[in-house]
Amino acid sequence: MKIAVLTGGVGGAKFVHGLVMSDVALTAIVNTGDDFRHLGLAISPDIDSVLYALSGKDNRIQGWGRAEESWAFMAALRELGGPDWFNLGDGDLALHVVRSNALAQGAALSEITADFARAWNVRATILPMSDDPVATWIDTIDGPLAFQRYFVEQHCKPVAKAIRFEGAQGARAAPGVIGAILGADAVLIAPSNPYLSVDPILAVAEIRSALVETDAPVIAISPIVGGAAVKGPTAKLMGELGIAVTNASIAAHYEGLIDAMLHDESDAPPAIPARATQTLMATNVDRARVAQEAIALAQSL
Ligand code: FO1
Repeated sequence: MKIAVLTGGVGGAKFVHGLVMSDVALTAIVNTGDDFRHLGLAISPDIDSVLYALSGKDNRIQGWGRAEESWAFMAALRELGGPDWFNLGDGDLALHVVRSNALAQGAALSEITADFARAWNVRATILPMSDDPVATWIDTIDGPLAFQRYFVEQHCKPVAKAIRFEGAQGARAAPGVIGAILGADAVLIAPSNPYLSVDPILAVAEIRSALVETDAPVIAISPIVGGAAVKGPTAKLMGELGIAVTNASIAAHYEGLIDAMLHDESDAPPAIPARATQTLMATNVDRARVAQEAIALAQSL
């Protein structure tokens, strides 16, 4: 079975790992709106979260970055008074250095990502949504904040008024993205933050059109559990944007794009075809189960 999954953030990476365990031919189309330049380095957190999850390197205690990481670089940087609001582990740093160097030599982000996946024997195709730069900005009541400043430095505390995706309008889908969506047996939207992690992908016009056009069922996995979000600012943001924290709201957000929703059994279903399961993904068994439930829902349509 050929599956294309739209994903961003750490929850999305866990779900993508579940799909790989389900033994499908998988293409992950990853948000790059979180990407930024820091200390001169090109950082792609959502791509790296998928790479780490699929190569068994993900740090499950911290929730981001690599397992068994060392932090000599950050200690040395602090001694010099360098900016330490964004933590770069030593192993993680290698990825950013190699990526930045390859970009400077003219390679595309999609090519570099494929090289990393090959180096780590990843059993899925990982594609950035676009090779063109797209940057998520949060307009807060205190002014505009670039995504990582909002998310990591400010811990999502500033009240959000609007979210925008700089560069998305002219961005082309990366090579392989449209073919993966049109050629899939099912297209899944991971339980990522719809507003921060999935919307940047949908802001690339070609990708949104491909979701409308594809003959495959399109299924969203809701990020809501028990009327809240598992992790991160989804519920807080929804409140600030005046949106009720319900599956109906998520379904309305994806209206015209999705055919069905997999949601947590503790929440009311939306008014579209739906299936309920426990969507919390604490263990590998959970990851695989949520993936299998999403595939079963796709096959039932
Ligand atoms: N998240 C944090 O909360 N604090 C960090 O210092 C941090 C560093 C970091 C470094 C590399 C990387 O790939 C991710 C990192 N993250 C960090 C997570 C990441 O910024 C966010 O979880 C995603 O952008 C949200 O999708």
